[in-house]
Amino acid sequence: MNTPSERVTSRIGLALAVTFTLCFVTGLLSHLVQHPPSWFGWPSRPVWLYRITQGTHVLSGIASVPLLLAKLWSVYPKLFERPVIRSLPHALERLSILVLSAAAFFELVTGLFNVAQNYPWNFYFPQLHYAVAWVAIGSILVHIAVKLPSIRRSITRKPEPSRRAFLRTTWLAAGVAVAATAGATVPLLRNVSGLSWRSGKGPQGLPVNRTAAAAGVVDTANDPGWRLSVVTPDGTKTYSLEQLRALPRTSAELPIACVEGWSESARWSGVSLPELLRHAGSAPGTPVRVFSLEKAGLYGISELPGEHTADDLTLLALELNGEVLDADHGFPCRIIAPSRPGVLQTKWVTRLETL
Ligand SMILES: Nc1nc2c(c(=O)[nH]1)N[C@H]1C(S)=C(S)[C@@H](COP(=O)(O)O)O[C@H]1N2
Ligand SMILES: [Mo]
Repeated sequence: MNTPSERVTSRIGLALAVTFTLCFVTGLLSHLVQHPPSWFGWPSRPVWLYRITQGTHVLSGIASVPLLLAKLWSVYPKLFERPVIRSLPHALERLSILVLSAAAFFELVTGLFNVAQNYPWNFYFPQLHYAVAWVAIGSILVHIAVKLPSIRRSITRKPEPSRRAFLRTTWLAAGVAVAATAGATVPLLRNVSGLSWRSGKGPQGLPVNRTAAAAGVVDTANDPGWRLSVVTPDGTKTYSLEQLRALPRTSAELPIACVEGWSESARWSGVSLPELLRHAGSAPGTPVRVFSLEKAGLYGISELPGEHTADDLTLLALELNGEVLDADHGFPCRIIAPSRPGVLQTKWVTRLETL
C-alpha cells in the first residue's frame, strides 16, 4: 500500500508537537487563572492578555484536529502489522501510542464540544479536560523520546514529491480550520470566518450566552429595592443604584474573553473597584468575593484577586457602549476586569465581600 512515509509522519508529528504544546501551556494558564494556587499570580495588564492566551488555546486545539487525523491516517496500516507484539519495548511503544491517541482525541473532542456549547456539561468538563491534558502531554513526551531517531532523519531529508502533496493538503486543512473559526476572537477575521461561533450580535452590540431570563433574575434585577452590599471587616455598606451612579466614573475599552475562545471588546463604564473599596472603608488590593443575584447557576460567585481590585480598570460596570446595561448584560451592575476569563466577569452583582 502506498502510504506516506515515516518522514511525512514525523513532519506532521512535529507540527502537532508545536500545536499541542501551545494548547497545553495556554490551557494550564487558564486553569491556574480560574483556580489560583497561593503561589500563582496573574497580571491585570495588558488588558488583552487573557484574550490572547485563551484565543491561542482554542485555535491551536482546532489546528490540531486535521493534523491529528492526517497523522493517524499516515500510520494506520501499522495497525495491521503482525505479530501484534514483537518485544517488550515494542509492546510498550504500542501501548503509549494507544494512550496518546485516545487522550489527544478526548481533548480535542471535548474542547470542540465545549466551544460549541459550554453550559450543559460544565460540571465535569474543566476537571476532566484538565486531567486528561496531563495524560496527553506525558504520553507525547514519551512518544517523542522513542521516535527521536526517526524525527532526526525526517528533518534532515526532504520527503519525496508524491508525499509532499499529502503534506501540503495537511497544512492547508489546518490553516482552513483555523481561518474558519478565528473570527470568534480576531476582530479582523470576523467577516471571513463563516464557522466562527458567537459572531452574532446581542443587545448593545455584544452577544449573550446566558440571558437574565435563563438565569432567573428578571424580577430581582428590576426590583426597585435592589441594593449592592459591600461587606468589609468594619461592617456592611449598602448602595442603591442612584448612589452607585453618583460615585466617580471610570470608562474603558475592555474585552470579554470567554474560555470558549470567543472574545469581544466593548466600551464599559462604571465605578472602579479601588474607588468603591475606598468608599466602603476598605483598601484597593484587598481580594473580593463577588455574589450574583443568580443563585442556581455555576457562575453566581467569583473572586477578584488583589491584583485586580487594585487596578483602576477593574469595574463594577453600570453602562455598556454608552447605554445603561441591558438586563442580559448584567443590569443593574456587573464585574468587568481586565485580562480575566469571561466566566469570572460576574453579571447581576448584588454583594461584594472583602476576603
Ligand atoms: N451571573 C452570571 N454571570 C456570568 C455568567 C453567568 O452565566 N451568570 N456567564 C459568564 C460567562 S461564561 C461569560 S463568557 C460572560 C459573558 O457571558 P454572556 O455572553 O452570557 O453575557 O459573563 C459571565 N458572567
Ligand atoms: Mo464564558
